[in-house]
Amino acid sequence: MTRLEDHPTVRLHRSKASPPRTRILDSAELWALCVEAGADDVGFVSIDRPEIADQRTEILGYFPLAKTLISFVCRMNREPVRSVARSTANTEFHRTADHTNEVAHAIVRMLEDRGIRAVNPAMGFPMEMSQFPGKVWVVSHKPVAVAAGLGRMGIHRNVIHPRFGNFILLGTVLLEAEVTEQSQPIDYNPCLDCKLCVAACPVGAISADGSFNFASCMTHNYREFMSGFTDWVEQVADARSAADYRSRVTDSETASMWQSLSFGANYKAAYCLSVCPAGEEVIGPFLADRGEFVGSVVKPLQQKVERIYVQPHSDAEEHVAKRFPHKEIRHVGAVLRPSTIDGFIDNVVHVFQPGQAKGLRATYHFRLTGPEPRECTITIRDQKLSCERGLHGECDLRVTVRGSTWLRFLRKEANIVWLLATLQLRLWGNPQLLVAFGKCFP
Ligand code: B12
Ligand code: SF4
Repeated sequence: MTRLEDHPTVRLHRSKASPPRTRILDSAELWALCVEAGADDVGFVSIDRPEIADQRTEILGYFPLAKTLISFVCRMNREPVRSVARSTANTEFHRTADHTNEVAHAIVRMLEDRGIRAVNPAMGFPMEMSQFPGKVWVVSHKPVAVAAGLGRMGIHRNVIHPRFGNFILLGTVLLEAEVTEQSQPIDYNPCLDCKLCVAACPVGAISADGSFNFASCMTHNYREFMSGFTDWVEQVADARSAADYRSRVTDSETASMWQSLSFGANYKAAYCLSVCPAGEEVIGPFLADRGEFVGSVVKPLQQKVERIYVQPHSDAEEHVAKRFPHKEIRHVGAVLRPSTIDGFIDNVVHVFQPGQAKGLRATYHFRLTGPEPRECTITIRDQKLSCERGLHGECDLRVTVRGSTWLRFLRKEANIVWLLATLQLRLWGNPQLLVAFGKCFP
């Protein structure tokens, strides 16, 4: 195989319409080079494309020269991802994740050798943890891949490639050059609407209508990452003795945490990817015998006896108890504890538990005072939450509290009764609505 360094130079075009120093790369040749670097499919998207408008400023903040995004996919082997032994699936995730980063690295090296500046944000971890629990990732690979025609998002919110299905991981390279031809989105969605992902997810994170319960997925699947790891550290800190620690954390959980620290953090499920039959090269067995496919791929994961991590009184806890009574429910702490008021306003929608909001119809005005005063209107209706900055319309309950005090309350460091008694938190309207609000955020 030709080494990248030896590959013929990507042809440079100079457009009359472009400023003198804008380089324009031949897209067919750039595509071939990316494939040679190890990508299984590739597409190109201009930084000005409307599909990625919401991340344009942020991307330019990280790499101001960016003119084009190279989006590419790397295939995962299917059977390991489907395995009931999740150590097998995790080996495949980690191996393909490393490969994806290596492909991005090789593309950047090849471009750099030709005097073209480019950067390769990580496919996943590491991320910008100083911004945790805010948006820690540099580029959202999924919308870029969709714009680049590499697939569409299924109802499980993963990109499904028309041929390889959802057995792919995504990478993006940002470069300073333009390309002769951009890619366009595919005009159909490979998602079959079979809802096997809905049936397989142990915590019910995927709804049949395509809504996604971020908190449920994050609490279970990411038990040994970020907030789950933080929760474990707090268990260690709170334990009064070895025996007390063992009453909080089982030996197998401690060993699992050690394994994650030593060999790469392990996902607890990802069953939505495992069971998805979509994609030309994947769909055969499903079409041949749907019953056999469900029996051999979906059922073993559903029937697996395993520990499931949930927050107490969450939608996930209800789901496990109802749908998977043979799985062991394990209560753990919150996934996203806001550390700033802006973080509270931005993330409240992601931690909302629709199932706990049945029958609740209320508009809340929050006046958060202090050095960084903020106001927001939160409306909960038909088990949906919307949050807008500023105070809008009439409210059913107005909450006035210092921002730092509200954060302490959310972090369970301050008692609501004490805050009300000492007038640190003032309510206008029915106080029961605050209780109902609290239930939506276990
Ligand atoms: C954040 C994240 C997560 C979150 C949210 C998942 C999600 N649906 O976006 C969690 C931790 C739950 C997660 C889980 C998984 N992830 Co993930 N994840 C990412 C990450 C870093 C960004 C995703 C993103 O672009 N979100 C924004 C928009 C575009 O996505 P969305 O679906 O509309 O948004 C949802 C959430 O992101 C969340 N959200 C949106 N904005 C914000 C902002 C903040 C601050 C927060 C907290 C949340 C949040 O709310 C939305 C739905 O409720 C990417 C890597 C990357 N740098 O792009 C990988 C990525 C999306 N994950 C991936 C994978 C494989 C998984 C898992 C299968 C993990 C695993 N191996 O077990 C599961 C699948 C869960 C699922 N069904 O989606 C792959 C998907 C590959 C594909 N074929 O599409 C990616 C692209 C990594 C990669 N390079 O390949 N992931
Ligand atoms: S499992 Fe079925 S419903 Fe879920 S994403 Fe795949 S094709 Fe769509």
